[in-house]
Amino acid sequence: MCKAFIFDLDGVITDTAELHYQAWLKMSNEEGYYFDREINEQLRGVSRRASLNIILAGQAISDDKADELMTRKNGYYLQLLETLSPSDVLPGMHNLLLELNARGIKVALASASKNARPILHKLGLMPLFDAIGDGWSVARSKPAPDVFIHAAGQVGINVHDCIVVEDAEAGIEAAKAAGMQVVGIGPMQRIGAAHWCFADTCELNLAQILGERNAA
Ligand code: B16
Ligand code: MG
Repeated sequence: MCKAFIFDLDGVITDTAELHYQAWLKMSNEEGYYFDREINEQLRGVSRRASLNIILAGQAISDDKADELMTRKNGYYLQLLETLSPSDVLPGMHNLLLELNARGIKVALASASKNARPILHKLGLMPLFDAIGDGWSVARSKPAPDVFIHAAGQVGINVHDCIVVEDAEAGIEAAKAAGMQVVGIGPMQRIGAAHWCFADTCELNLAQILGERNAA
C-alpha cells in the first residue's frame, strides 16, 4: 500500500538541468575542457563530483583543483538559480503535491543536489514536503539507494510502501535497490526500467499509479 511519495528534484519537480549545463559549460570553457549537451545528459541525477569526473573524461587533477572547479561551477549555478520562481515548477507537480497532502500520503524529497533546500524555497514548495533528503544527507549518492532509504526513514514509512518519482537512470536504479516502486519521467530509452512510465510530468496519473478505478 502506498503511504509515501518520494520525489527526485531536478527533472521531476523543476528543470534545473539547463542551469547545471550553463554553469558547467562556463567552467569548462574557462578551463579548456570539452563539454556539450550530449555529455550534459550523462550528468542527470549524478553527484557534483561524479559530474566533474565525467567532464574530465579520465584527465587526472588534484583534489584541491577538483574542489576549486566544483566551487566555481556551483557559484555560477547559484547565480542562475536566483531567477528561479514558483513558475518554474514543472507542469502538474504542484497539484500532485497538493493532492498527496490532501490524501494524507507522506511527501519527501530525495535529491543528489546540495542545493535542494534553497531550490524548494524559491519554488514555494517547502510547506508541501514532510522531509528532505539531499546531497548533504548521505555519503553515497545515486545509484546507491541511501538517499531514498534516508527519506523513507525521515517520514517513518517502510520502503515497500514508498513510491519514487525519478527522471534519471541512476535514480531509478537507486530507488529499485531501496526496494521501492518507481514512476519514471522521460523518454523510454532512459526510464524504461521504471514500474510506471510517463513521457512528461503533466501526463503523470496518480489514480493509475494507485490502481484506482476510473483512472483516465
Ligand atoms: P548540486 P537530482 C541532481 O539533482 C542533478 O540532476 C545533477 O545534474 C547534479 O549534478 C546533482 O543533483 C548535484 O547537484 O551540484 O546542486 O549538488 O536529479 O538528484 O534532484
Ligand atoms: Mg533528476
